[in-house]
Amino acid sequence: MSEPIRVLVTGAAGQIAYSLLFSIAKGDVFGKDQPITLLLLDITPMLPVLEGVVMELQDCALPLLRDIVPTDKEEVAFKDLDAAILVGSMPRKEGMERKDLLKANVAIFKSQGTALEKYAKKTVKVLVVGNPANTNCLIAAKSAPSIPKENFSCLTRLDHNRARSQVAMRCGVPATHVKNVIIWGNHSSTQYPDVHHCMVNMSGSELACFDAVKDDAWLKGDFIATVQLRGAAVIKARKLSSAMSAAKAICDHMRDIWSGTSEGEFISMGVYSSGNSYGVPDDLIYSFPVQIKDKSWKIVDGLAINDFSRLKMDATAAELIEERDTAVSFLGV
Ligand SMILES: NC(=O)c1ccc[n+]([C@@H]2O[C@H](COP(=O)([O-])OP(=O)(O)OC[C@H]3O[C@@H](n4cnc5c(N)ncnc54)[C@H](O)[C@@H]3O)[C@@H](O)[C@H]2O)c1
Ligand SMILES: *[C@@H]1O[C@H](CO)[C@@H](O)[C@H](O)[C@H]1NC(C)=O
Ligand SMILES: *[C@@H]1O[C@H](CO)[C@@H](O)[C@H](O)[C@H]1NC(C)=O
Ligand SMILES: CC(=O)N[C@H]1CO[C@H](CO)[C@@H](O)[C@@H]1O
Repeated sequence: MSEPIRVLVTGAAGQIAYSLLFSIAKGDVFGKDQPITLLLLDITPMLPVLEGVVMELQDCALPLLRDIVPTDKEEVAFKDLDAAILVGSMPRKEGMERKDLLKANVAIFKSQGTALEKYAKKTVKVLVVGNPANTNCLIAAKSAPSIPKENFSCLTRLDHNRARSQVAMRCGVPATHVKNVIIWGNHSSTQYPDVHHCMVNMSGSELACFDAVKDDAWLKGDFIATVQLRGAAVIKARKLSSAMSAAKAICDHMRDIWSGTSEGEFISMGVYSSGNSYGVPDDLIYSFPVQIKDKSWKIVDGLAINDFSRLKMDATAAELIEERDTAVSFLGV
């Protein structure tokens, strides 16, 4: 067995972490023979709750989990990290203005980016989940200049999985028979779930999604809206935001970074746009179709983009530009 890797989860006393930590600790993400040291960061008032989470992890009696370090100190949490899953962020409170919320999150992700720069391994893989995930990820990356920007990504895999499942249910096949959906842009209601390159394995052959579903109006209308508004629908029903499905998506995302994507398949994640792909402006964290090999991702090139898609891809980019510019103006403050 190899040396334990050091994995940080922030927001570790929260509801996503509660669904996530068991899967990580039992080997679903980094491999069945990869021992793990878990670093768990939350804010000081949550330390008593975190202590309960630690007790439960101990009580799972898992063979791969070598050490658990609960803390409210960044210098402890970010030390020598191999992977960082940044879930904790400032939630919107009653009456809080968008701008103030963004400012609070810029402060958190600037501080955590600086801690990555100071204490983590330069090869650390950073996944940002806490909202606004794309912009928080950009701020963290900018605050850790000696870590390659390629090592930062944000979660749109939940949206990707939602899109995949909607198509699968419509076609009456398991979700694993649907591949290559794409989520473009921001993790918000302007995201664009695109099925123009999606394939469905139905009755033994691979069909283009439009041929499998045979309902263009649904694919161009209700399907898109359902995926875009799914987070809000879950909140309305559960009175809490998605946690089980978010945790599953985090596992899928990080496992693919660690072990690669399957041949001929691509997945969606928010990555740094250098301005060379699909006319998306540079210096944004934007969700693209990517393939991963040897722990490096590449944006899938050369997919045809029609006018319908173009408009939607540009709208979500415009939203991110505006948010980035406001966020960056807070960086010096
Ligand atoms: N990208 C996605 O697909 C996606 C999906 C679902 C949820 N989210 C986001 O994930 C975040 C967490 O969701 P949740 O349901 O677990 O929330 P939660 O409120 O249950 O837990 C968040 C935890 O983060 C902690 N926290 C706050 N500031 C922190 C800081 N500076 N350092 C460390 N910990 C801190 C809180 O104390 C809390 O324990 C939210 O921002 C949510 O919007 C993103
Ligand atoms: C981008 O998405 C995040 C996450 O849903 C959201 O908080 C943010 O407001 C969106 N950005 C803009 C400018 O709407
Ligand atoms: C399609 O699914 C069937 C099982 O239903 C499987 O045997 C076959 O290999 C799959 N084909 C492709 C191209 O994935
Ligand atoms: C996921 C990713 O892009 N990882 C890269 C992180 O940075 C190292 C260099 O420090 C690269 O080798 C990895 O490919």
